[in-house]
Amino acid sequence: MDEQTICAIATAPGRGSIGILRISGQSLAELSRSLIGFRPKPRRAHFCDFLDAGGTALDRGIALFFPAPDSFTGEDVLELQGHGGRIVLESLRERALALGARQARPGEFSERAFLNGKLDLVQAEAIADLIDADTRQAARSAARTLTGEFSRHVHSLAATITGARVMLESAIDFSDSDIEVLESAEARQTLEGILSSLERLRAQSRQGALLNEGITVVLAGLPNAGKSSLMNALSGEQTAIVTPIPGTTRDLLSRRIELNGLPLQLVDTAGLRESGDAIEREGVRRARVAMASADLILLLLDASRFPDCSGELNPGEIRIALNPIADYLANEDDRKNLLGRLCIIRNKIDLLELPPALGHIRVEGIALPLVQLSAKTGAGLDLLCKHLQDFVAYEGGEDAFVARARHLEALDEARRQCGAALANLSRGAPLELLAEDLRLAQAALGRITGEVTTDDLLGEIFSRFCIGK
Ligand SMILES: Nc1nc2c(ncn2[C@@H]2O[C@H](COP(=O)(O)OP(=O)(O)OP(=O)(O)O)[C@@H](O)[C@H]2O)c(=O)[nH]1
Ligand SMILES: [Mg+2]
Repeated sequence: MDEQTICAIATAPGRGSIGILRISGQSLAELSRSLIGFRPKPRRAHFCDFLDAGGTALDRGIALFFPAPDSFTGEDVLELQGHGGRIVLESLRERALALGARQARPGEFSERAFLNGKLDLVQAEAIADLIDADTRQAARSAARTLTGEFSRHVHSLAATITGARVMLESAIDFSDSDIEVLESAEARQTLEGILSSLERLRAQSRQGALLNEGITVVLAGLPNAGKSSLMNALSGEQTAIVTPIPGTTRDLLSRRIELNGLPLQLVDTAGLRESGDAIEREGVRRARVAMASADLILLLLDASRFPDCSGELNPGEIRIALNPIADYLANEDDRKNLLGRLCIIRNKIDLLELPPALGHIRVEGIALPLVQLSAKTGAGLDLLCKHLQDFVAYEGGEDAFVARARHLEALDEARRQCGAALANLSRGAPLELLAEDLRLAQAALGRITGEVTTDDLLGEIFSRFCIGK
């Protein structure tokens, strides 16, 4: 580990009543004497002058000293709280540099805290997430992760897996008892318990990722259904071109919006139809790609195209709207996957004088959410917003964790390996195979908290922090 003293201005740039310079290093005794004229007492607020090389005051404020190992980084930490002017803070920083410190890289204080065992990786990431949180809900779940709740779940799962491994390894050593262990209901129960805990944690974590990054909502449907109009109505600006000509939109058009504190990435797409036009064909191809990766697809129907059906929506209409992706729907897995993320929007209700509504419609045996609205008059938009909010909150926001993509991948990997162990147990495979499955599951969990890491991963994580954190 780098042993050089680091320093950074920890408060946001610009004018402010208070500005903080943070310094961390193996020993700050000498530096303190030069910078404030004495060695501060641990964890005491000293009101003093901050001195330049000639002993003249650059500023006057509070000095706080946290000796190793009881500090944020686990090293000696000195914090100088002075006035929040750009020049005065800059002079103070230059003075610390002249005394042998170097400018900290983004996230370097947190990285040192991690390397010194003050935080695990999940907690360090939660700091960045808390600072970056756009919404109260995201901030709340980052704060929960920061207190170590997510880590405790991961550690306790890892400990259960260790227990199972010990049991297996001892059975391998005394191979006579192979049969007993293999057939013991206890082994199966343990594995099933681990698997269901992993699944619970995975469900809670998905929520965190949605809160943090926002969900991607794709507007899709036949040409002229009103996708671009709905995009404009939701984003509150004339983002997309709207015309009565079918096939107006070709490119994907993205807008990040916030709906009552909920971040959403809206994507408008080309109308789904077979076309002779090469540009439009490419647009439709892109629309399908966007649909495949969307968290939620709003499938728009033009209510006025089915004037006979003035009341109930006919599943036949939905089939027509889905026709252009019929080949996709022919695959069992794809169909399930798509229908699970679909919300039907019956647009242009003003033309039929239908009331706005939020309900369900059964398509292929699955109840799909249905919203009746008018992108033109705005009737029913509030119902759509409510549906979007419920969609994000469906797993209960309160016990959500801010998880990142890498946490989810690791949880999935652990789940896969535990599933493999269970399958191996069922078919009476050699115990060595089970032990290996569990070892891999445990390694996957270790990657979450940082017990198993690479320098590349650490660099990647900490470089996204702000300077001074
Ligand atoms: N009366 C009425 N007209 C609407 C409504 N929504 C959209 N329209 C009209 O329908 C036409 C097509 O709207 P767009 O928003 O361009 O439809 P689109 O689905 O984006 O169409 P493509 O980009 O061609 O696929 C325009 O003339 C809109 O003014 C609505 O709720 N009520
Ligand atoms: Mg359009």
